[in-house]
Amino acid sequence: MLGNPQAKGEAMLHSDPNIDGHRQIWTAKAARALFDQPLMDLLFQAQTVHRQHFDPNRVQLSRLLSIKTGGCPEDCSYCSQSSRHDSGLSASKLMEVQRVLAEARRARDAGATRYCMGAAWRSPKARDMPQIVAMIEGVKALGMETCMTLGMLDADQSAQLAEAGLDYYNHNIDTSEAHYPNVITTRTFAERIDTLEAVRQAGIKVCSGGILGLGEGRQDRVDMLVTLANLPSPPDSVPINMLIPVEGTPLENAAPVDPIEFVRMIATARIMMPQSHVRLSAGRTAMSDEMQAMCFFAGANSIFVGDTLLTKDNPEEESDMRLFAKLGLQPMVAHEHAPDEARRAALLADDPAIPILR
Ligand code: SAM
Ligand code: DTB
Ligand code: SF4
Repeated sequence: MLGNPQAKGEAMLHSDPNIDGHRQIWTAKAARALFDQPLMDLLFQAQTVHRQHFDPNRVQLSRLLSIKTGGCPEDCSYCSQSSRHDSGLSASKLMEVQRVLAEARRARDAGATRYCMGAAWRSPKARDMPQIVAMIEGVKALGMETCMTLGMLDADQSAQLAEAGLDYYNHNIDTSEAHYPNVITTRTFAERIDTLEAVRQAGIKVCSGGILGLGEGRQDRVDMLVTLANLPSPPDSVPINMLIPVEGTPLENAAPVDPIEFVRMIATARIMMPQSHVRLSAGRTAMSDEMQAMCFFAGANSIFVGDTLLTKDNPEEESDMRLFAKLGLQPMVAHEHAPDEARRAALLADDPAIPILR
């Protein structure tokens, strides 16, 4: 098996829904075998799959804004915004629409193509919906894609957001089903899956991933990817966060994640969900340039830009621009967001870097 790229190429072709018309249902065993393989084999396979679907030198840029910060009734043990932990964060009310739009305009002028708005809620209340709808309509009118993360949604709420024109909804499964109760007790793993299904049924694109560094083991990481890849359709975006330890939360002293293990996670996500945007999400301030470069090589093709995530730091824009220049990476432009069949065919036909696929 070692060093037999032909065999690997065939295995990949077989698992590619675009090539043979079948959708691979992942078993935990097959996914674990991918994750466990020698790093060079895993990276080669991930980069090869990446090149079948995306331009490897383009990265999608999203900008985050916390539209309602803190005071959240949920007990997510990593989160600065839970009212169950004392992280020193003061709670605020839902932001006014005009303020959100002013921030969004600034982000657009700085090059962001997707605007993600997050609220520290268990789920949105009926009274909040008109303001949320106005935010979606306003951001879309600025020419950006919209994303929201507001907690759990039912079918009616999802339909309202779809009607307003929402492009993406972020709702993470966070970890494996087995490890989940060690991290969150106020909402179940099954409820998370129900929200993802309501969002999908409403025709909104799903953004769902998780966090590394919650005290989980490698099998939990693999199982999380299996759940995501086997959803009725894999999420369009898969954020992989590295825990930002927050003082005052139960995970403030959690052991840091090994950088190579994190890179393995990105590579395995790329192979299992070849058409998804895999986002190198929270935790980049603690990552070296070299680690981020390995994540991009492993198939990450999306990041959050701007110096704040929701409540915690993200790299300064200048340092990201320097990193992009060093790596020869370019921001993805809006029309490149969806994997493009014509481009993919051209890559398969012409790119000397992927000869095994011809
Ligand atoms: N309240 C909404 C919800 O949880 O559905 C949306 C906001 S929530 C902050 C979005 C996601 O951010 C979480 O699901 C988690 O994966 C990630 N996140 C939150 N705090 C984090 C931290 N300290 N480090 C890394 N990721 C974090
Ligand atoms: C996601 O997976 N990561 C983003 C976004 N979805 C909403 C949030 C990261 C939050 C990091 C901690 C903070 O800023 O409070
Ligand atoms: Fe609330 Fe979301 Fe934080 Fe959980 S992750 S405590 S639901 S804001």
